Amino acid sequence: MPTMTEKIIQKHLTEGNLERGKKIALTIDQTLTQDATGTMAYLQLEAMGVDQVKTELSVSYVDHNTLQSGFENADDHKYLQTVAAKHGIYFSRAGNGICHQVHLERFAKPGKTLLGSDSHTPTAGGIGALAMGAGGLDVACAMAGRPFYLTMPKIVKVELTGRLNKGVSSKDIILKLLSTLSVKGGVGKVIEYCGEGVKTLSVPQRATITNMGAELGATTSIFPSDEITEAFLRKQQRSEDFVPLCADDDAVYDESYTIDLSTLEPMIAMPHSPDNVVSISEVEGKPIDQCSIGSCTNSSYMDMMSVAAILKGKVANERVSLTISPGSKQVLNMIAQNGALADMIASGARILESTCGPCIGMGQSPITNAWSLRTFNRNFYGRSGTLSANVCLVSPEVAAASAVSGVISDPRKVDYELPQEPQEFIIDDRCIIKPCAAKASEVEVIRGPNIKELPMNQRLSDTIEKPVLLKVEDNITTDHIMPAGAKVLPYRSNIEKISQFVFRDVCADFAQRCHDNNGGIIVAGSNYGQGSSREHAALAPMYLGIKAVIAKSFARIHHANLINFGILPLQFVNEADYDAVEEGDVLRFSNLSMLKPNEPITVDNLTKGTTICLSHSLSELDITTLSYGGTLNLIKAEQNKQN
Ligand code: MIC
Ligand code: SF4
Repeated sequence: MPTMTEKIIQKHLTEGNLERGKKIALTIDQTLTQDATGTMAYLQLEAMGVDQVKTELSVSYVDHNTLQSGFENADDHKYLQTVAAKHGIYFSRAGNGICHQVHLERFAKPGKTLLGSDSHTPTAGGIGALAMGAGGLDVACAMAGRPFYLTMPKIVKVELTGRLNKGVSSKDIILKLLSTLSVKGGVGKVIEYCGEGVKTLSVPQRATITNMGAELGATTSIFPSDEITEAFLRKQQRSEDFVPLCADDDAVYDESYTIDLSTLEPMIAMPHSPDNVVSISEVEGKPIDQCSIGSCTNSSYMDMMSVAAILKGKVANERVSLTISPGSKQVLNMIAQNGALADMIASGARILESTCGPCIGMGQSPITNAWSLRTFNRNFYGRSGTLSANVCLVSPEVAAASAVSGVISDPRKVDYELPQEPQEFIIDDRCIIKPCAAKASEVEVIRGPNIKELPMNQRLSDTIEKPVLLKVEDNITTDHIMPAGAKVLPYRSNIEKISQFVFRDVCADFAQRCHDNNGGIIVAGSNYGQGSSREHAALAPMYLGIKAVIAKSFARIHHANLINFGILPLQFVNEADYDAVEEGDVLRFSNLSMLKPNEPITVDNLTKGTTICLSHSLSELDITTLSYGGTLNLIKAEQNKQN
């Protein structure tokens, strides 16, 4: 009676059992990294002294930091290419496509575990893989053959019935779910899709849904592997990778929901959260300034074909800047060959390279006070690079229809020809460099001057006495903590430099405060650290001397990243204590060497003369890791013992 998740976990389990909420460890079959998190991950792999990766497959993608306005990003790419060749890792060159789109096309396999240093790794759940995002250090550990630790998630069933109407897309399915469950609704859970409606969705449509499961905070999301999956793999010339996967009929779930696809309408997530969803009819007619189509959520061949069909013979409205980034070289090649790209170009669309681009603020920041419609997955405050912009998330059909009219538009009212599924995909893997074990020893790893040494934390002291340097509200994202964008991303391999940007748009003098107080404590509301997997949101605060984060609750990946870098993640037991604590209060943590799993701790607020009760969800291993000042210190200590 197992679910799909339980079947895959059972096969990969190295510690623990399927009891919900308990720690488990899994073997990882495949890993992926991208260039914004990859440099750190490979520096960590090198620090572990690993020669060749131990996974079945590891791929390093270049897709985020592709704007080369200085030498930094190009140097990182060279490092990534050479370090991949040295350690047995496939290397997908800049221009070959967005990691999740290319991985879905060329590598992801049903029934396998995939760990990626990017929060949208669950995209591969669309093909039936158990695909999870993690910090770069966890991915480096997986490449080194170490298991991946996580909390056994609850399993949620989402039954899809009916069929989508023309103009309604799989993006609207996940936006609907986000409106029901919120950005916290998936924390600690895997979302499994089933039902007759699943059969009406192609693998890339399924992948749009599992991709944005990350916005629910879910550990991952997964679809069955069925005849649709088999056909997709066959068209990708990967028939041998097909294995069937579905939940047993009597599988038991922790929660369940039903969505009737035939009743859905186009939806839109309003600023500044992916769960701030309304139906398009509520905002139809609002003038817009920008439409950006692409990202790992919506850049598949069929997405591009729908966009081209809507744009055909028309021109983008004069007030709208329209950008299109096809998700991969495969997609770009196909639309170039069948003429769809010509329709896009004729419409005045600005065709961008097959990368993340505007999604991560790598260019195309909209005008002041803009209304920008994007087919992406995140519209967090400031992420576009224009703080005053109003970014909304929509389907490709809504974006294309609105680009033409210049106002938010319902694609159901537009006359366009529905595209046909391709008979086959163009297969050309020449931009993916295969590692050659025989030549690995001859490879010289090239490091540019911006690639600095990894900073290490110190061991945890028994007593910490530090001020609260910042108090923030609920749902703080990693974009708040460690902003991205074209100006900051080039410093992803230079922690000293990037740490100056921590909390830039929330508290401009945060780095200075840390410096003046020789570090301190952060206090936060619920779901702290939601969003990306970027470990820089833990590593850079660690570098600034942050010792602990006390929150109402944490997002999964960020919680793990804090532990990896030796920052204590603690939780308020009483809401009133969150309300009472203020910036500047000095807190004293005592007896930290006595920290035990499941045992609450007390902390003295020396300024207020009060005592605060805190809980945590740290395992024995987490506590040991923290005591060493992080995972790398612990691994090094283990290695020293063995030698
Ligand atoms: C994102 O969408 O926020 C990113 C950029 O892809 C991140 C990774 C990063 O910050 O490098 C993610 O989703 O994990
Ligand atoms: Fe790239 Fe955007 Fe996808 Fe992150 S969400 S991987 S930045 S396309």
